[in-house]
Amino acid sequence: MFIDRVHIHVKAGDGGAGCMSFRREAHVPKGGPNGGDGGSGGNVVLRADRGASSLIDYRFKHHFKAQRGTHGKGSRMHGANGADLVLRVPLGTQVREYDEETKEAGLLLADLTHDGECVIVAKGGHGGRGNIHFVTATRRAPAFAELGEPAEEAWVELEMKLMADAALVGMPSVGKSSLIARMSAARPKIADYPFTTLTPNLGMVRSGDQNFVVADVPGLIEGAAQGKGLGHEFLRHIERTALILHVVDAAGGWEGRDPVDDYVKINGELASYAQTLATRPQIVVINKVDLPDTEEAVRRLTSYIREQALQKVGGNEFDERFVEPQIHCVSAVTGIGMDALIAAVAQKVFELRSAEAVADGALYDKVWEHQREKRDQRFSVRNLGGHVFAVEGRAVERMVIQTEWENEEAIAYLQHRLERMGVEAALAQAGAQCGDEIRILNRAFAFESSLLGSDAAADELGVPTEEEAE
Ligand SMILES: Nc1nc2c(ncn2[C@@H]2O[C@H](COP(=O)(O)OP(=O)(O)OP(=O)(O)O)[C@@H](O)[C@H]2O)c(=O)[nH]1
Ligand SMILES: [Mg+2]
Repeated sequence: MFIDRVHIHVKAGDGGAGCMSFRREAHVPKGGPNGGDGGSGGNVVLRADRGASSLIDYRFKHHFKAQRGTHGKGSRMHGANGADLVLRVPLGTQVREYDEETKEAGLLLADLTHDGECVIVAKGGHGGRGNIHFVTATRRAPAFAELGEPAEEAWVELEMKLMADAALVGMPSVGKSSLIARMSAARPKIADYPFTTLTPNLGMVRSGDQNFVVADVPGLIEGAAQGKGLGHEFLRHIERTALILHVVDAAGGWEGRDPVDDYVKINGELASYAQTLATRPQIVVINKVDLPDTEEAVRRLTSYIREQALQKVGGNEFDERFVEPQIHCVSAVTGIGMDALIAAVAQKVFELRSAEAVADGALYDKVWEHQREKRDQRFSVRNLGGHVFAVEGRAVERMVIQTEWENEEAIAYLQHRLERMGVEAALAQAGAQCGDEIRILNRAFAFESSLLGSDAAADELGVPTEEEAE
């Protein structure tokens, strides 16, 4: 089928460290703090691009890294931000988390369906704050600064289902496969018996500087909406396409059918399968006009469609140019009318895409990001037995990594942050007592809680677990 799937490893840029520094000037003996902030690391961003047609670029290169932020300096000099790394992917790319060990895909991070739509797959670390930020009424000379936040890194799965802009729909043997072969480089099987095509074929069509994708769907028959002749299977393919190219055989084709009758039946099947298909934009393609004695059928079908359109607008004053659906008489064999058809489809696809872009904006990425952020804020508390508890969660772990562990002031600040996140309350609820050991990543410290009204064991802060074990 038309599924392209790759796995890539993305790493954003680490944040630069904040600076711990004090003003030193000849005439100012005890200057205040002046350490600048570290710069933020760049993000790794996936951006849907109409110009990209496959994920082939990611088959050969798997590792992508954005720039890191530089460190802050004295004299309030902030570090520079790292540049984002923007990777182009085709429209229709779905992005999922991926576990390299189990080879399983996880949470859907984004479904990039519009040109320019972006999602951040690895967020750059924030720059650490310089010591100028930690001045309080009681702490005039903060002797610590934050380290840079480590960047996110992850494996992600990119999957692209080639989305068709238009689908060729019609009875069997009306020439759908012949048409896609004429319009694109697709080479499906063509034969003069019904149901030659059993799975859809996709073709990329070029018209001027525009591209669009056409699907050749297996033929539908009366009763398809009830499942006859694999109807459901086939109709499902049409549901995601914005434009229907309704193909009718001018010669009556297979079983010598009547073209007007075919046209009505197919529309009936579409409508009874789903109401949305009944109102989907169509372009009618009357095929095989190279065959003799087709003029009469063309005339009848054309006037039938016009009359219907006239009824729909409820009057007889209408401009020929705006008649919907448009009708194109073509021959897939001789090529008559094909250029005009391709141009008309390209134009319509362009209009539909623009309308869609306006209708749902590019809010997607925000929604996806938000979901993941919420999850990152979550943490869990586990009792490892006795008086030992582990706290796990991405945001909590990042805070720990960001802390300069040799510096007591920095650790006190970390405790303050953990308290604000509700970690302290969760530990108390899980039964932690003052003095119990709390582990986060490879660090351990003694539980000390204002909630339990005790002042115990603050001295043991910051002893790495490995050392404890010895
Ligand atoms: N004379 C003529 N024959 C055509 C034209 N287009 C298709 N045919 C013939 O019609 C027959 C059916 O064509 P296909 O392209 O296989 O039709 P289809 O709609 O894909 O058929 P299914 O896949 O079975 O639904 C073949 O014998 C084609 O050569 C045309 O424009 N003129
Ligand atoms: Mg076919």
